[in-house]
Amino acid sequence: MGCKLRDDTITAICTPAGTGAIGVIRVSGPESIYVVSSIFKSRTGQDISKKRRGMYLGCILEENNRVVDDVIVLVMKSPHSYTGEDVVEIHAHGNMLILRSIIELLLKKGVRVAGPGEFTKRAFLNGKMDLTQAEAVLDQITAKTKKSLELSRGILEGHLSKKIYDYSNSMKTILAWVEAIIDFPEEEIPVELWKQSLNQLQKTLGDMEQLLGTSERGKILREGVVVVIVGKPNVGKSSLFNALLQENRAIVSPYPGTTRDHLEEYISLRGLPVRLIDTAGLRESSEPVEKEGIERAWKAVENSYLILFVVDSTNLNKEDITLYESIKNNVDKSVLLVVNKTDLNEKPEIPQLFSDYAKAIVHTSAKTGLGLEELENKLVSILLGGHEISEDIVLSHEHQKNSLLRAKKCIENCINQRDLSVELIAFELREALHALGEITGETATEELLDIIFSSFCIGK
Ligand SMILES: Nc1nc2c(ncn2[C@@H]2O[C@H](COP(=O)(O)OP(=O)(O)O)[C@@H](O)[C@H]2O)c(=O)[nH]1
Ligand SMILES: [Mg+2]
Repeated sequence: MGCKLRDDTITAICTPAGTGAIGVIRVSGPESIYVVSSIFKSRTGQDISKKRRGMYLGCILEENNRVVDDVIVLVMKSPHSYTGEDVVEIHAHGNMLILRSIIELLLKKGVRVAGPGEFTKRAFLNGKMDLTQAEAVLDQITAKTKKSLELSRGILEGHLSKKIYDYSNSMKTILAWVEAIIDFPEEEIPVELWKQSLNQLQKTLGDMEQLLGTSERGKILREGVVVVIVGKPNVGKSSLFNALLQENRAIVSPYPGTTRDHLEEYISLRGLPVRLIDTAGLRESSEPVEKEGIERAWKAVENSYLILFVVDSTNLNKEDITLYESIKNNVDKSVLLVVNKTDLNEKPEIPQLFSDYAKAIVHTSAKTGLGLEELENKLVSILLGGHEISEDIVLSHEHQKNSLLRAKKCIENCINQRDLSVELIAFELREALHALGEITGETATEELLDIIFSSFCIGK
């Protein structure tokens, strides 16, 4: 592995900024127990640096013996801790002033503030988890829906690594005999054995392709997607936003131009995390606040994954068409046409332009709830490209997909080469193993690890 483990002692506040009943500070590294023992006075007078792992009640003291806070201290000895190092957790009251005072005391004792994800990085470097699991820790913290949580839980339990190790192991077996032949060049390549190996490689290739096929869904489940609701004023955008959210978040009014700024909320659409944005109605306006709102709406359109274009079935006219054309000509996004207010007018005439370009057309009434289920179904189907999320394991990180694609290419090279060069087979297999090792972390470079762990929050 291309990454060194630093052996200094680090600390960070692990609970979110703000107030709470409890705030937790974590200290990890060889000096952690000693350092905490020097600022902690246990209620029973025990010296934690002389104790085994355990939980101790007491207080944190400043140099002048003034009490900073009453705390509970958890002492965990290496290797039985999250990072695999000696770890102390200080559970204080959840006030940032208290927590920062404790951190300052620790810094004065020579402890360093942890970088983003540094505790988890240490856990990985100390062999407490592999890279897929370390990344699943982050996904667990940031998951927006139960489905995303369920999938990252499986990866945390090692299900993705098991698959990757299965691929590697089958290749290692082949590599072992190929290398044996290289060592004894007078031997011919045993054709029967190579045939068996080819079958094995074909099978691995098929499994890899299946896993790669989940990466688009995995990405959506992990990161979520932005769906923006647009249309001219008064068509029922805010009403649809509220209906999909199942709460009265946006102001709905019969007066056009009510929504000035855009509103956004996360919703779970059959387990998919969707950031839904309600925008100001798009029209020509000279009123400065509305104008700003309209500019923001256009930005939201540009940053979206999918557009819900809403029209009013009782009032579908040239204005909608002009607006639709400008979206179609300016941005390359999937569009779902929502024909709203169908409680007032069941079957409006839909201009050809819409049916040519939209991925789907759904008739709704935000007022009665009619068609909303169909709208959700269509949305999910477009987002998942017509697939279901039936797998327990999905690839959700871009770098995992890239490494797997490289491994796949190497296996294809192996299978397709004609002159049965053992050197070439060995070379491709080693390359494939290296690429797979980047997923589990065995061959990940310092640079890749830095990129991965820098996306973590401080304290994790
Ligand atoms: N009858 C009926 N009225 C609706 C429907 N959706 C919205 N409205 C009404 O249309 C008006 C404009 O709705 P609003 O959601 O504020 O539209 P927006 O400007 O596009 O956000 C309000 O008076 C809503 O009560 C619907 O499906 N049926
Ligand atoms: Mg509105």
